[in-house]
Amino acid sequence: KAINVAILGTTGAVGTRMLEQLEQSNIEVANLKLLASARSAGKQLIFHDNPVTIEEATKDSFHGIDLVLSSAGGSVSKELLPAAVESGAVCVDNTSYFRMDPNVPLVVPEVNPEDLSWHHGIIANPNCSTIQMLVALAPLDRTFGLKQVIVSTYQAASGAGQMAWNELLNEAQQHLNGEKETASILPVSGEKRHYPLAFNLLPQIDVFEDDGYTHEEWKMIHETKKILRHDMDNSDLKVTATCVRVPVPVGHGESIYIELEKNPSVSNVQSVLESAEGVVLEDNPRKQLYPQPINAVGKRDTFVGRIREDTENPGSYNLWVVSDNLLKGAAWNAVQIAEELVKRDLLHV
Ligand code: 11C
Repeated sequence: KAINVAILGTTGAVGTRMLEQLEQSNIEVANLKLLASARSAGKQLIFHDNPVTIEEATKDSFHGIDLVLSSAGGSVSKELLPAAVESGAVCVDNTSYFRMDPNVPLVVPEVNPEDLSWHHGIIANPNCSTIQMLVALAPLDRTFGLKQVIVSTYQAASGAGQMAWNELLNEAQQHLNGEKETASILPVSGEKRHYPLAFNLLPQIDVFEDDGYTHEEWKMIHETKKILRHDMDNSDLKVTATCVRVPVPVGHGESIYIELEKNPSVSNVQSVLESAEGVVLEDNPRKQLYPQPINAVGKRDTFVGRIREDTENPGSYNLWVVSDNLLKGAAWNAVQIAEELVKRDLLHV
């Protein structure tokens, strides 16, 4: 049956891709509402060859809407999504605002689709870095039991939004022109200091907590435990993370070290990943085949390669995982959740 859909935050790097992924999905859309801030109201975007005019998002925007895809920032989700649920819509929220709420399922469809069944109107999309890591690790957890994860991320500029992506490109141009790079957004918009990302690495994603970890690092730890163990403090799974911004426009990379309960051969690990939903194995050192961000751009899959056993610690392995942070890490995961909600007849509060 055709449903009425609203996209909240429709003009951002993720919002525009939500529109594109919705258009390519199996969801039958009766009416589409595009919502954004007053600044974008009146502009038009195309959906299935028809222009749709963007409207200003308010608490009254959701009458008659069945599904909201939301990516307008945490404060907008906080303010508007309860009103959307009140008027009968189910919301898939890409911001971090509701992720740790015990009443809100945090879902990667390949990993824990069963958690959709207990939603109360809001379903949270995990952080992009968490999503691609768990698409790769959940099949290994199911087959071999996951004990520990140590991850270092190589995160693209677009993870911080369209303006950060533009900033990287401008800085690269400035550098090549022999000019001084002008950074005003990264590492974190609103922070006291800004540093250029072009020809550089920034080991800060999001703000620092008092313990010296960044908020992004804690998100990866807590979200992983909520999704895989339904308990963000669960200590039977140990997770730690170092998150780094790299001068890549789109496509996050992750170097992941895992310790398993069992001690499978590398080819066993490869064959589990080869048949895992959402995973493409690109692992052939002899042919120099391994995942790269430029090849992942525009794809919905998560690419895994460089799988090696730690010969000094049997049962421990290194992996390299790459995905399009704006698609599987955000817009596609949200639309994929929406497809599951329709399929499972869960599009009601
Ligand atoms: C980044 N992972 O690359 C972040 C962006 O919690 O949804 C996603 C922030 C979030 O900057």
